[in-house]
Amino acid sequence: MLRRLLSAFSRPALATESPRPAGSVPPGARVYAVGDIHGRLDLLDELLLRMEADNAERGAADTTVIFLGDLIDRGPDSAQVVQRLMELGTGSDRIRFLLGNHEEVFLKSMAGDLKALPFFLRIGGKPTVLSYGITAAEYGASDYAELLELLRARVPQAHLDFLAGFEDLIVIGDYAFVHAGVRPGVPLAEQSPAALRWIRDEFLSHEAPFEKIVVHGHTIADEVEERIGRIGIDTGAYASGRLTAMGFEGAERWILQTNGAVARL
Ligand SMILES: [Mn+2]
Repeated sequence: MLRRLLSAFSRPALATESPRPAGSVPPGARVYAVGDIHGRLDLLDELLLRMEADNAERGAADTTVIFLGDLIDRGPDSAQVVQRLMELGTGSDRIRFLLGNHEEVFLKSMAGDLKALPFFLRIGGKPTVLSYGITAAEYGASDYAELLELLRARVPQAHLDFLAGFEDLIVIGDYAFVHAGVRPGVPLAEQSPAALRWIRDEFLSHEAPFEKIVVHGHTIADEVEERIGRIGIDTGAYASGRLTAMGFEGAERWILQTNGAVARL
């Protein structure tokens, strides 16, 4: 305690250091936000256990879990991640999902948009295709139209319906949860789904508060990034092995992470 006091007095904040944004969730509420999973079922399962233990340890509360999107692509087990979270979320209004840009492109591809399909494959869709039981040989021998046919045969309609039900924006207390960010200067209520799912530089470089503290994934950083108006929790799980959740209760925030084991890619 003394050491903490002393270090607080002896380390004045640098002028360039961004202050941690102060915010809270309503009394009785506890919220966990989970960053981009990208097909890492191993990390998801590990983090779910940690969250469950943390939630029990902290005692009774009205707990909500928000997945910030990008469940799929890049990592090896996208179909299995979708299945796991579909089972977890079914029948619960306390487990909520935001649509990531990767789910958006996947849904467009599955709807028959043959321009979306090559883009989907370019941004990490091939492991998603393979996770649905399409073999590498089938993949290699198919043109886009044939691949779409294979996908339509193998991807359960329940998965597509589940993903299509994901939200764009969730506001709780002083926080706005989104996949990618918000466009500066535009009220939250008027943000376009495209900005909420895709925005990078214009949002990330904005050095002033937003209407709410924006909690987001989408852009990878080595560690959780807390800036004046935003908190980024995408720690690049698919390659780093570090999947991050942030907890919120009252004015408190805390971080839960998997241990950063090397990816099996
Ligand atoms: Mn992502």
